[in-house]
Amino acid sequence: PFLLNVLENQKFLNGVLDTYFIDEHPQLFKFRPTQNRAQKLLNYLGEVLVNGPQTPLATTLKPAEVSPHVPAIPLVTEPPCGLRDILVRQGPEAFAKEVRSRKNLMLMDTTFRDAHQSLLATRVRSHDLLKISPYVAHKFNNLYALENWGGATFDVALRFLHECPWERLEEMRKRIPNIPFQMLLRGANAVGYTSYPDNVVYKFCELAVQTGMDIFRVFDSLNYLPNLILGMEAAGKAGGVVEAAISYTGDVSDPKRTKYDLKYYTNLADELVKAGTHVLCIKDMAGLLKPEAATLLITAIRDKHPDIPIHIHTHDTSGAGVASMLACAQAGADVVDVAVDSMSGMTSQPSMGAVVASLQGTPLDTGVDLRVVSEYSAYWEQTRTLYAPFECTTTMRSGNADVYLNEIPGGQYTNLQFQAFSLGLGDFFEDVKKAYREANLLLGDIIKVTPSSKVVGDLAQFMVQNNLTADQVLEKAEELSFPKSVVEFLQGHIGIPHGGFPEPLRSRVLKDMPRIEGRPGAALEPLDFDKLKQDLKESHPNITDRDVMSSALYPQVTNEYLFFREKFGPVDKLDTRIFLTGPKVGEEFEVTLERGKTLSLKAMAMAADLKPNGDREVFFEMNGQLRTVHILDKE
Ligand code: 3PY
Ligand code: ZN
Repeated sequence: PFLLNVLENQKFLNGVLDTYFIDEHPQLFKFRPTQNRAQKLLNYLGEVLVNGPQTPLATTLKPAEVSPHVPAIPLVTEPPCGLRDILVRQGPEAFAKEVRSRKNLMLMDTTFRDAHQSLLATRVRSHDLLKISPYVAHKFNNLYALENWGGATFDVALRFLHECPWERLEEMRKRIPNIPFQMLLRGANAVGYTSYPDNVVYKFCELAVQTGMDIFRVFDSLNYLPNLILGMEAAGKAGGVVEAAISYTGDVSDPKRTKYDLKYYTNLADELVKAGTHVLCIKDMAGLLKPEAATLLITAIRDKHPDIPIHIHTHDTSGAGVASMLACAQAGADVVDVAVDSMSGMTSQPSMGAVVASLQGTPLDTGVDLRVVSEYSAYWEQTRTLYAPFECTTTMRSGNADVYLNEIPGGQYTNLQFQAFSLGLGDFFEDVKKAYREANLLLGDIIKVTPSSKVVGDLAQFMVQNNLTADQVLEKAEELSFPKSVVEFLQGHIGIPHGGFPEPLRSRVLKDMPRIEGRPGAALEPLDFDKLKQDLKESHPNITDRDVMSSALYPQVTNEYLFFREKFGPVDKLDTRIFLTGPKVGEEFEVTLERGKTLSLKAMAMAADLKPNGDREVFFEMNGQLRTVHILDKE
């Protein structure tokens, strides 16, 4: 290890070998005990058994004791050709042309990203995604894309699942070479909640493409064009397909809703096409696009831009999702988002099976086999039960058309409901939903999606908790201490909303606080990646460029992830129930570390008495041999 440490030191590599070298670099002599992966996993399992779950469970529900059935695939080595072959061979323009030329409706499956972000708090682990990936490659080769990365998955993977999002992407790519992968990029916010320096966004996209990403759905939470264009340029320069997204709010079928009317959307579409997007997306993050509005909107855009592929995203919160997606298809959309049946509905995407069946035998026939959908759905139905502690259905039993009144995005809807539920305050959720509507109007009726939706949500909760009406907020704005997100929004930290900032609220809240003019990222110094890497190496000698990128986006979360991984090893290899709540005493199970390297494990017993130092011994059998781990009992 000494040699390795020294050989990684830039100064040493540059040939500087003065006598102070060792004195100045004490970290070269700090050796971590080298434990193998298996031993680290035993430490993890011991930790879970002694001190409870190492990822917070949202409810008292337990993961089911099932081993989801993975349906068989043909025993050929290569999955059939998919759209990715055209993309790889001929590039993004040819890809877009091919998509536009198809006469049927194409589907994007969101099961790997938005569906579980909306229904299961983004907790689905790589382990369960990778198991079904070969099946997806073989049976869903005619998808437009598989949405499998970005949005909240990056943060949640590191923070709660203790796994590397880059590794997830790379491993999915190995198993699914034929279907384009799509990610959700929050424009200048990348996969975070705040503005980053431009070079961070550019480098992020580069690394994403290198790791296997194809299509970047780029949005901005205020539809702020300079932010959108920055994200589009970063994705395009990296070699990705640029799918610029217009976030949809209001109701274009209601002549009284004038702020976001047809003209607003068609103008924005013109700008995005002019900026060179390969595909145009309507991102209906709250599920507000009713069938009639869908017909109006898609017809208007299709008329102006006959050659651009149009891709629609929605959430099924009200229950009208399938009807709206059919209306979009009829009006000329090329692709719609669906989630597999057992992961669809409510705040998730509309049902894949329902859309497939509805179009069967029509000119828009998706060409997807309903029996295949059903087999895939069965896998997810079982797998979903492993995530019972994170189920939104703990609080949500049905769709709710009140979303047309409050306009809360799908992911946030379940989040807020959950929060209200855990606070146990009677009508709290009903009150928050009403306040959300008022808060939005108070802020000037803004587009609401990550991170602007958090601004509205925080203000709504603030109003409910302090028992304030919208009028009172405005009246007392100078004295109130508003949530940080609200103040920062008014300062211009996430961009400029359509129609400008709300006055007199803004002036009253900010008084003489600084304001950002224009695109927030433009004012940020570029991040020095070399320096960040050197700094990180002090504590994490084996750091990779991917870890450095993760750290650029989430410094604290990544640091904790790296320490966790060093201590507990590849916990992503454990089955989900074992990962979440640990094995039962006496239970035998297997862990595959890599192909051909499988551990047979059995949790034998836990010592009844503590050691004098507070440790509790936990006994395992590993490949037939007794192993003991010492875990500090934190109780
Ligand atoms: C995200 O930003 O994660 C979203 O899903 C927005 O809709
Ligand atoms: Zn969504």
